[in-house]
Amino acid sequence: FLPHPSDLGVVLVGFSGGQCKEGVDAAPTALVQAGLLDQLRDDLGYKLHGDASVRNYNEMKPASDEPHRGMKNPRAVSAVTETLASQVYEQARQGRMVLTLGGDHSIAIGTLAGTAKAVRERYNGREMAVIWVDAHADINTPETSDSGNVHGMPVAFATGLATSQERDIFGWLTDEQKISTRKLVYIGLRDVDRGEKKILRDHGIRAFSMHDIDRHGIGRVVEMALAHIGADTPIHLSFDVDALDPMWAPSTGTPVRGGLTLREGDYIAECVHETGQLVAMDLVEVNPNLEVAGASETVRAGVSLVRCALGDTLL
Ligand code: 6HN
Ligand code: MN
Ligand code: MN
Ligand code: MN
Repeated sequence: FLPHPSDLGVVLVGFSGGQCKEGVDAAPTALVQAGLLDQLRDDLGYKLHGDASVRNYNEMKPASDEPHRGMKNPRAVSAVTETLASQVYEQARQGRMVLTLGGDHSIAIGTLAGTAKAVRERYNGREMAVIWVDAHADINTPETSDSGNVHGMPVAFATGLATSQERDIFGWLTDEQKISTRKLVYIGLRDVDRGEKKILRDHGIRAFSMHDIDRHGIGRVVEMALAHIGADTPIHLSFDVDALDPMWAPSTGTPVRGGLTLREGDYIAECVHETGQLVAMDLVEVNPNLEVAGASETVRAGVSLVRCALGDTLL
């Protein structure tokens, strides 16, 4: 049922086209240079597969890429995520846990598609669960989005709440690559757009905001989130570093104050690991070019989150 515990597929995504700030494409290199992959191999004992070097996905530029339904760079993001979907699928299909280092959060359209399909095939049609840790809900449709940035829309496409007829603009997504809103749970929300709130309400999507964390504490919130998913369900953890308070992760494109402490973020990751159900993790939105003074701090936070999710223990 579970992935081979020691085999890890690594996908390094140098891509920034889901939003407007340069530099988020430099994150995988920064994370690797900070020793993340060495640590996973040497300290945690993983056998690494997949990308040895960072691929520059910003080069996948279609000849023309006019906005479509308000989306910026729609064809570029679509082409990148379609490629990613098959890269992640290739790793997950072989029973490997998959770690994807972004890049902005639009890349999750591809990573979720890849794992959702592999999970259905490997586990008799079972639907995987998604834990989305973020200050934002990233569930805008092209029509509800004010910014037109696709990194604010990945969950809408992944769940089929947003669809497209154009093959080269996310029309490639098939049903077997999609996820269910019933198996989606958010932690850390504090900047949710008005249209997104309506979507969350209308579809009864389980979401734990910072308010819930203040009220119940992180321990109880994680317990409730995992209870919603249920035992025996493969989990894809999509972790946006901006879920952390800017005190711990200042170098990110859309920081929002009042976020998780580094320990709360690590705790979520540790608990997901403890379930034994983790099949894939994304770490996104680290932007080492912003807040140069805070870049190493943010990278360090990212390294810590991944280590915790992949089984680093305190004692
Ligand atoms: N992220 N809700 C805003 C938008 O533009 O749609 C912000 C999205 C942020 C996305 O941080 O991954
Ligand atoms: Mn975010
Ligand atoms: Mn907003
Ligand atoms: Mn996000």
